[in-house]
Amino acid sequence: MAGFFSSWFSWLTSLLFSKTAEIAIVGLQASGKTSFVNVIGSGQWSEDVVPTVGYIFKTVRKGNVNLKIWDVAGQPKFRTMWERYCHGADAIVFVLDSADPEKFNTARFELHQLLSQSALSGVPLLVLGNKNDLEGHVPVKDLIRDLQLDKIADRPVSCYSCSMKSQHNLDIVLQWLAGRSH
Ligand SMILES: Nc1nc2c(ncn2[C@@H]2O[C@H](COP(=O)(O)OP(=O)(O)OP(=O)(O)O)[C@@H](O)[C@H]2O)c(=O)[nH]1
Ligand SMILES: [Mg+2]
Repeated sequence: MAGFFSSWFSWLTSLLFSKTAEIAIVGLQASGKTSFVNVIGSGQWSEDVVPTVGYIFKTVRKGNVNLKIWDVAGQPKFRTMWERYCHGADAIVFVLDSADPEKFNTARFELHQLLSQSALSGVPLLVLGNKNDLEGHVPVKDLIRDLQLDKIADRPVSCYSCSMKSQHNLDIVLQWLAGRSH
């Protein structure tokens, strides 16, 4: 009986003290956005992920934090939708394939275009240099230069190198996201 009350009590306190962060995930197609949501949500990694059409909404609970996640498609025809889902978010996560430098120019253009929208001013930005399990991936200091992250002055900006496949650095990423909750 005592066990029943203590588990009931911890369930109640987790409800009363839970916090929420609304997160918009954007980035070019095949950078690993849906893989990120799958890995942090269910721990499941797969090589075969269907390209997202439009967006996917998912809630992921980590400890006492509810992450409400908008995973928005990255193909060119969907990029005009990014702003809508970033509007009102507690953070924008921009996922980049750090092993595909040929796409960095396009990624930089799309990122800065998005951030130039005045409605998004001040929203914290997390850039993830994904796929660091692949040979030739570009390290964080070069990502900062190539994406001109040092020119972004109107919001907090962080950048991590990570891998959805090996789950490298995902603990730090989750801590960062939890820090945006309220
Ligand atoms: N090697 C490696 N492959 C990855 C990693 N993350 C994702 N991928 C692969 O990259 C491909 C695209 O991943 P998705 O998660 O669908 O990419 P996305 O950004 O959601 O793409 P869109 O929905 O089209 O915008 C898939 O084949 C994944 O298995 C990673 O960390 N390492
Ligand atoms: Mg996707």
